[in-house]
Amino acid sequence: MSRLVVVSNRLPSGSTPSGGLVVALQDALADGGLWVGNSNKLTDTPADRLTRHEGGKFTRMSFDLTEEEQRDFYLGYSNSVLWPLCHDRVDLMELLPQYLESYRAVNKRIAKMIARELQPDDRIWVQDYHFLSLGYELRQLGVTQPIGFFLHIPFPGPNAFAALSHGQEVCRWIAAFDLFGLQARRDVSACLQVFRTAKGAELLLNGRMKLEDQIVQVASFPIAIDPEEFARTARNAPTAGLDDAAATIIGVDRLDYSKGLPQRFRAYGHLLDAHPELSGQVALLQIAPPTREAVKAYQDIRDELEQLSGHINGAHATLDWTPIRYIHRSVPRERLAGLYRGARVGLVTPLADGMNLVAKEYVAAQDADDPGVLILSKFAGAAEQLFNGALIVNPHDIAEMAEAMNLALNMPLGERRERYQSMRKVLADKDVAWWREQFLTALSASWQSSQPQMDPA
Ligand code: ADQ
Repeated sequence: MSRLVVVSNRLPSGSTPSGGLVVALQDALADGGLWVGNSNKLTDTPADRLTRHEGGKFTRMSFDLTEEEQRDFYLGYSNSVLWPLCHDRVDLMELLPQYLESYRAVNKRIAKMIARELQPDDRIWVQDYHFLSLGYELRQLGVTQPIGFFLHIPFPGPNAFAALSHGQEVCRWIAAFDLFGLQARRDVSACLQVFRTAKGAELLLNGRMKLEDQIVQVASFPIAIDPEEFARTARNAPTAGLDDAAATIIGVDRLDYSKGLPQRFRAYGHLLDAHPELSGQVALLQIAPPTREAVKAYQDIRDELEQLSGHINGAHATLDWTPIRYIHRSVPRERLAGLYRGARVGLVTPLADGMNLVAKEYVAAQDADDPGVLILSKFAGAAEQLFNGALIVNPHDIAEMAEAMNLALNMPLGERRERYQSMRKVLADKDVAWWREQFLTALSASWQSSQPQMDPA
């Protein structure tokens, strides 16, 4: 069995795995696999060797960034160019030349450090938008092993992509992988459309694309969870702390402008305006820990939400009822599972989202006998899989979202069970082991097909 080498921004800890990706990949890494990630330590000068860490079920090695690289590669190109680009917010892009230069240089340096560690029959699986050029840099160093990439966020359409003045270079990066995995079919279609605009690109059959002699397979692999494990966690979780007098609508997101939080708060305010009978009967619990606070767009969204929740609470609260509880902290997984299970409605309404695992976790956490209702944005990748069971909404339409909340709060038990069963089946059929195996099988296949064929004579 060949060794799996995973590269991601976050390096898992050596103790019990909790992050979704670690759970997803640990079986494939169990036979001496290697995981390379960011140490989250800033150094003065760029290092040329990875640091090995003890502990854990597989080998872990890290790279450091300098302060300048943290600013230009991480906060800059990754989170102020690629993140807004992929989430349909080109207006928030900061196209500074030093960002792109740093992105190229950091990926080149990491490629060199990884190439030194590689064994001949390794398979390399690169995770996410921080490392789009890593495959290209590894190929420049003569690495011939299979290299796959998985993008956790949406792929931009050709219009947004045209806002990158170096789009041709990005297409070259993509073509250097054997497999370019995306979350949803809509992303595959966007990627193929973008490729069509690249100079010299050829679209081959079945999602294969060719650019300057490099052939890459593009396909979708909707990321998933382990629903059994999450359901168990939810059943055993403490639910104390919920206000039993009011039906809870729960929202759980990183505080990010892609998650549609202001629209969600406005819709909830609209619900309270339109249905005064709900006063004291419903409560929105929004958990949203701040992230990337060094980026201005993230400070702005935080301010906007504080204002909005204050405004709605001010207009509707009574002495013994707070309409919105807005919590600015991260909540441990077990607690979160219990909160999902105790909530009548799960509100997942991003304006753009690769998949959204909160939607899947909310469903997995429900009590099969008395399940809650999922309200899901049509712009979450998860909508391609859960459209039968969730109430699908347009997060830009405030009145429609408010009505979906009212419908969910009043939905009869029979319909709730039916919807839940249909979603639970999708989660069971396409769980995280399925996701991993689909990707790794496709990676082997596309690498094999690009190898020079032996002449049978
Ligand atoms: P995220 O944007 O972080 O991930 P999401 O998939 O919703 O979005 O969440 C990932 C994990 O973080 C989930 O397990 C969730 O429970 C946890 N989480 C989110 N908010 C939390 C909170 N407030 N407190 C505690 N835990 C929280 C990116 C993409 C998504 C894609 C994932 C995985 O943006 O579209 O689904 O990667 O590929």
